[in-house]
Amino acid sequence: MITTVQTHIRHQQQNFAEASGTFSWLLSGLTLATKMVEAKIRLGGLSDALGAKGSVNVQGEVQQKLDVYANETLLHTLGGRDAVAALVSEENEEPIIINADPDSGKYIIVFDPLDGSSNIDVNVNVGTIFSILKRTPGQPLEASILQPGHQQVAAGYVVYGPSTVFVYTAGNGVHGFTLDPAIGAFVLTSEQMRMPEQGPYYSTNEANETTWPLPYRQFINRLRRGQLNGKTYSSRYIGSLVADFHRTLLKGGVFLYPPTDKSPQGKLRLLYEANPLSFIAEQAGGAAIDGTQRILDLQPASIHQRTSLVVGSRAEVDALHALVQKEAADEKKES
Ligand code: FDP
Repeated sequence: MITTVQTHIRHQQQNFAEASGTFSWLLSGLTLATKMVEAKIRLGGLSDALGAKGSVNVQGEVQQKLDVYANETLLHTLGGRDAVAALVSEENEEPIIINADPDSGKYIIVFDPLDGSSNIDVNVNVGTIFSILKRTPGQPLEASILQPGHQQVAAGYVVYGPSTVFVYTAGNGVHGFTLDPAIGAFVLTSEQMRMPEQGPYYSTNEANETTWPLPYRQFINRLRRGQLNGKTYSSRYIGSLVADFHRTLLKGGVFLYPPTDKSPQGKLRLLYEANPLSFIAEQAGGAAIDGTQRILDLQPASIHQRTSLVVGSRAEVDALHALVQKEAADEKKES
């Protein structure tokens, strides 16, 4: 028989702390919303869903119609669930409080409703990324939202591609599901996914290379020259984080978005991009750092905080980390 996301999480709950039907109810809100988004994306130019909305979000980015639709859909499906204390979205400046009662509103869901907006109109993969946090008893709700990533209860993403896949972790491995359009359900297709220890690809926006800090430039040159365990690398960059990450999870290698002149703190968002993907990477045997520190140990200061990100197989992430540390040691010697 098939295993859906809800059945899977219920079996998992027998083995981990979040032992309640509430949790699978939250995931059902996410699968419902992402199936609705998938249906809209699938129609492409046949619906009125492509193109810009004519508005700008809190990040100063032009909102696409599908950004707005995906956000409204997630807010609607998750906002009706009592266990949700607050929803935090890339598209909203402030958290949306759903249930302030700490006894029933126990979870905070943070999400990027539609990642990779620049790819929507050109029929290239986009995705949804989410992170589930548990409200900290006795603390104001705002403080619970700004938890370091290692405290995530679950995280996952959906890639809207040639097939639509749902990948999640609840701290007990990484599991992948494929949407079966015939029955309208995400069906388990890969259990306990593992990221290869070293991979064949690096994935980055190479146009920014001249403005990266030195260790990142040295790192990419090492990969190009086959100087990491003699492996020859190819380059792959889709420009949708979730799709680039999904390939890295399956095939191995590294995705990196270093600091640039334009985004000295990095471009990607800590709470709803870097944290959930880093949790998944670690659960699959990979690693994720901001250059110097483990992403999951970063203490967020604000909900839309940006970070640099290096995520992928252990061999590549460790090699970049060593170069950053060497640069810091050299600078210390010189000063
Ligand atoms: P987008 O701006 O198209 O929404 O964080 C957003 C993101 O895409 C990521 O999905 C992607 O990895 C990155 O930005 C692409 O940035 P560049 O265009 O600067 O390469």
